[in-house]
Amino acid sequence: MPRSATAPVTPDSLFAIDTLLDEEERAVRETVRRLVDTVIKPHVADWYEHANLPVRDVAVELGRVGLLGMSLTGYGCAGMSATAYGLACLELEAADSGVRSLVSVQSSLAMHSIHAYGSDEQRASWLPQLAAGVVIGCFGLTEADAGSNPAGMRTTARRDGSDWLIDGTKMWITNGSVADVAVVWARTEDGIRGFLVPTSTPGFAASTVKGKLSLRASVTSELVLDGVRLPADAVLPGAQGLGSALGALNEARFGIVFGALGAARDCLLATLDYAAGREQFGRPIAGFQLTQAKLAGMAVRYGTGVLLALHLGRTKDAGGLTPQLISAGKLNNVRESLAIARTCRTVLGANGISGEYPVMRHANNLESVLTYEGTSEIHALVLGQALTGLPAFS
Ligand code: TGC
Ligand code: FAD
Repeated sequence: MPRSATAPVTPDSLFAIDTLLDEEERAVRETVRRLVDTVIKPHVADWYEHANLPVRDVAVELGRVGLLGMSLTGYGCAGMSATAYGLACLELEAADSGVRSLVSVQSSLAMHSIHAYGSDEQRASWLPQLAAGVVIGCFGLTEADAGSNPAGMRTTARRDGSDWLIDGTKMWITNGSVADVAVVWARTEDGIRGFLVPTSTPGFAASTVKGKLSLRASVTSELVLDGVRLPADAVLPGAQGLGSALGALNEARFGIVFGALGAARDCLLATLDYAAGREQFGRPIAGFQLTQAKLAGMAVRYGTGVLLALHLGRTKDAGGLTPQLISAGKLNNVRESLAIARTCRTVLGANGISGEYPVMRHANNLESVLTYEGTSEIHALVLGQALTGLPAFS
């Protein structure tokens, strides 16, 4: 008998999570859960296996229910709370980190940069189409030799008359080869600036990174900008210095604090079901004390992660969220989610490595999530600096 028919407690009900959500937040969660169950989950294992996420089709579905740029206001965006956005990320990542990544990059990196740093004209011409999912955006900060240290970027933008000329390459860029517009960060005479680059501009090329063993249901690309000529108004006027790029990262990292727990929850639920049905030595493996210790430990890790995420959400909605608290959330929740996925894998035994179950896929994805948007080491150093006053980055 499946565990869900008899068990009185789920990882969420154990922590009475529903009592912490208002009606609107529960409604958002249900809407995203329904969308994920009908449009994404039935296909995602196949997308992952064949590394072929249909970005445009999925983006239109997400846009249709208002999930793109959902915490931004105006320009066709839903204007929901940060907490609601976080809960949406959690439900999306319960399907696959790659789908949450699509939403993070479109919403928190591309759209947020345009919303926060763009001119009125830039906002009006890009945001409504990005919100609808008919236009895809990407965010080019990382380079092959400048990952954790984006200040070391080599991409340059220099003036040529009133135009800008951009040269350089960006690496590991989510959605890069399907994007219509790239937010590209480049070094100028006046420091690092952000530019809106229509990907149809001559000199722009993008190729998809092959052979990934993680985030396979996500398009990851290299961008090449070879003498890309842009008009004067391609620069984001409000984006001055690396701090602006890092400001956008705050938004995406916040979504990951929630999102990673979705992958953990999906692993945990699959594992509870499996452990109830799988018998060895004449009894369900769920009845062994060692298995129960694992399940209890994982439920506690998951529940405390959700409580931390909700605290960050409430703090952000109240206007008080600091980058340090985001680092604490990302460090803890991704690390714990990865630990949960790996432990779930052990409970499933050999079946744990099979694509018939979601566990190994989530575990593999979480390896990327641990690295992107600031590695766990970088977030530890952010916290170390906050606690000691001593920067230890270099
Ligand atoms: P540092 O000198 O400390 O700071 C430079 C300027 O930035 C300001 N700042 C921030 N502003 C807003 N939010 C933050 N979190 C900020 N952190 C720093 C800072 O005040 C300063 O401003 P100003 O006015 O004084 O100039 O910079 P640093 O070069 O020493 O670097 C600090 C460090 C290492 C923490 C930073 O470089 C960093 O976070 N590195 C990690 C890079 C990273 O996370 N890359 C992510 C790329 S995008 C991605 O991965 C997408 S994955 C797809 C998906 O999301 O799903
Ligand atoms: P490195 O910076 O080379 O780090 C390697 C190791 O050294 C890590 O363990 C790191 O923690 C450690 N290290 C580095 N510096 C220090 C230090 N000072 N002290 C201690 N340890 C240190 N980037 C974008 O701009 N846009 C995207 O859309 C995007 N999407 C991505 C999608 C995927 C699937 C992946 C995997 C990455 C993506 N990235 C993107 C890039 C991502 O942000 C970088 O991979 C990340 O910032 C780390 O950079 P790196 O890979 O160059 O590693």
